Amino acid sequence: MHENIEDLTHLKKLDSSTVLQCLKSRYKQKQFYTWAGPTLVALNPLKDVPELYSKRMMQLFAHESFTYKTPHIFALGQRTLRHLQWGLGKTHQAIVVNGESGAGKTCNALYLLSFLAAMETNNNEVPNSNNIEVLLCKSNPLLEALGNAQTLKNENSSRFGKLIRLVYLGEGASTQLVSAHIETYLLESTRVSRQAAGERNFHIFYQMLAGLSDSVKVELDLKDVPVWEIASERDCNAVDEAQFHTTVAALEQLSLEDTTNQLWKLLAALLHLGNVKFVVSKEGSSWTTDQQHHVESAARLLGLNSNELFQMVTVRNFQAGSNSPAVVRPCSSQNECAARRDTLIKLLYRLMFDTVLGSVNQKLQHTNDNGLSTPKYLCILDLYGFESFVYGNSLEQLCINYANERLQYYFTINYLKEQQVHLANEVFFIHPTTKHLTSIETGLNLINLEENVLDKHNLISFLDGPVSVFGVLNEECYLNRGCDDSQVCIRIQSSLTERTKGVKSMPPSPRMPRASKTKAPPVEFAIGHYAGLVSYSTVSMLDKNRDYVPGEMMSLLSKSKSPFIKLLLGKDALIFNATHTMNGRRHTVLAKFKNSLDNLMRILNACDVHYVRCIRPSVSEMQYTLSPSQRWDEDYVDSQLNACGVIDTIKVSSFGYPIRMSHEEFATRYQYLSTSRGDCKIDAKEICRRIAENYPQMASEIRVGNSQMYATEKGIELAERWKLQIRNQAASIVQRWWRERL
Ligand code: AOV
Ligand code: MG
Repeated sequence: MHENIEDLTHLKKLDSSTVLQCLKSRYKQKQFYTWAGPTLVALNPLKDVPELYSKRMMQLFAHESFTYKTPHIFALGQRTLRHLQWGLGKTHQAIVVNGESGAGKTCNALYLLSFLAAMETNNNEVPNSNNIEVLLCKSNPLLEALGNAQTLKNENSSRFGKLIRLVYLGEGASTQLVSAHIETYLLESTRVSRQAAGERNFHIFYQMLAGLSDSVKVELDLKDVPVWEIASERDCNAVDEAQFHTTVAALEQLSLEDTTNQLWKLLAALLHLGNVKFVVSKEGSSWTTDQQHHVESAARLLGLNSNELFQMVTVRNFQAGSNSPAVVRPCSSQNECAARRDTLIKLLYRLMFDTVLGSVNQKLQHTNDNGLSTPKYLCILDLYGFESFVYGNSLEQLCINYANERLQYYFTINYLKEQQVHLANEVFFIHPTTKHLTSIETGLNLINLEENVLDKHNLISFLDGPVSVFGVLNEECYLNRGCDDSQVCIRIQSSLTERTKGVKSMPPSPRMPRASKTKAPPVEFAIGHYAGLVSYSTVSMLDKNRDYVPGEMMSLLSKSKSPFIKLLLGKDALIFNATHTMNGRRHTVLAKFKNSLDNLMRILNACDVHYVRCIRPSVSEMQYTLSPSQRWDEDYVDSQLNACGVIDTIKVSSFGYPIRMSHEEFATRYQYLSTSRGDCKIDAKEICRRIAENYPQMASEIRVGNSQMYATEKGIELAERWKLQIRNQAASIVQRWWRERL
């Protein structure tokens, strides 16, 4: 019989196999959430479990006595909100939801958001559709339609990272959500023009093809086209039509109805552009097309002249120096024309995504900021999960996996390492009656984090340091010396080999793929990430990293008669200049992405971070038809638990106390629990000791350290409850006293 407990830190044996058995037995019993100390482990049920997230469940978890006991995503939401309201730890709070692709991050982030929204709706006497919480929930299906897609790993894979920042004002129970902001990270825009086999474009294309009325389709020239190259109508599935209506409703509820028609026009134009192919003219000196009708439709929908549009896609402008006249030259190949067409498709989609997001953010802005109290943030981070495909991992996967690597390093340094160092140096007050003292030193020494930290640090610098994968890719973009895919690969391989020299602890990578027998020039390099070895292809990596938008493309678009295109560009004219040039050099995708992650780390640094570790129990495609036990792939779960540090978290957390505060803060907050209340001769540490003595039942929950106070979530919950009880008792005594005298 395996232990089936709600917190893995209470397991008698803290090793992988006991943890696995416990999680497995919970999974079979449909208990999908488990605490690992303060961290929540979320097993993906791989099927709908509406009863787990019902209104009744929300109400149960809104009730305080539930929060420290029952593991649930709502419990974590409630706990984080409490930290924010009570001012425990840092002012700002963050919940980081991670796990690999398809593990359940987005689902859990969404449940968190709906729980926090429901808590607000409870506070608001008259909820209305303009409340931030309502708008926030509405924005989700819209952003998913534009930024999610079906991949080989996940039918609804997020192709952009998302940080939702909820802004609260006020203290204690009167804390109120006043506004929100959604920050996104690197939308995978290459997907708009090309998708890997078995994957789809962004959902919105299929929703539109499945849901638009015939009359609108006629208006957009979408009728009777046998095939759309970038989003085949054949790939539409049963849910697309239903989701079309949800997306339209979301646009209306966010008062973006005006955008709706413009959106279809733009997306239809992209479909038409995607169908344009190029053939050499009879004279052989220029390009023409046998799909002129698609050029005409695209131009009409974008408010452009069709000749100018075709010219821009097939003819390049050169300028030797800033003062020399521009020289025009037809593209040298079909591929070059197609690449320019794809650049236009990606640019327009990205601008549209940013503009819609901008409008959503405007709606979510401060409505009733009274300017009196300082805003407090509760952030929810849902990044794309670790990805590794058998073939064709490219710049997108490099960015996704790099982001996960940075997050994992942050967790190791800021949670595991900090806890370990801190607790190892602390001296604890020994309770006189219970003599409670866990062997903290012994336990902490079990975990060897040094090597772990060094490996992770080395790997990140292999990726983004001065001599690194990013270094080579950026340099080749900046120098623009015409390196081909194989030369780039060789440079990356040799700089990685160079980097491993003199490194004390060899990181798990880089490992070179075995030389092929045919001796074809290499186009693959491999990196041993924390979650597994990934082989990356350098094919088109430079182009993707350069993400070059020709000046003539921007000039043509700026001549558009369409107000929507003007709107998209109006904002981008500034962004384009600011982000594309630095000392005369264009910022590459990798440089911008590293920058945005540096910013993200700064945001997290200002927050107390709570973690949800999502685990996918199996890679099987047929999950819905399998029973829970069939869905459990032991090795796969084990590798995820190890990769995201759950086992180390349990070891550290079983000795750790996640809530820390100074003796002064604890004494002020809980002076009601001390018998020496009001005695100013006693110092704060002594008050803390006396509280601990008064409440021996809290001995394992609240610890008096020499440098500060330590508490479990349960300890704080108990202390708050007792404080409230004593206050209420005091209030009723005073009331009785007055009543007797009146
Ligand atoms: P992800 O966000 O972690 O992947 P999702 O949250 O999209 O993964 O989950 C993948 C699929 O698993 C969902 O579409 C659901 O079918 C199922 N699922 C996940 N969590 C739950 C849950 N709590 N209850 C029911 N079904 C669930 V990616 O975005 O690919 O990294 O980039
Ligand atoms: Mg997701």
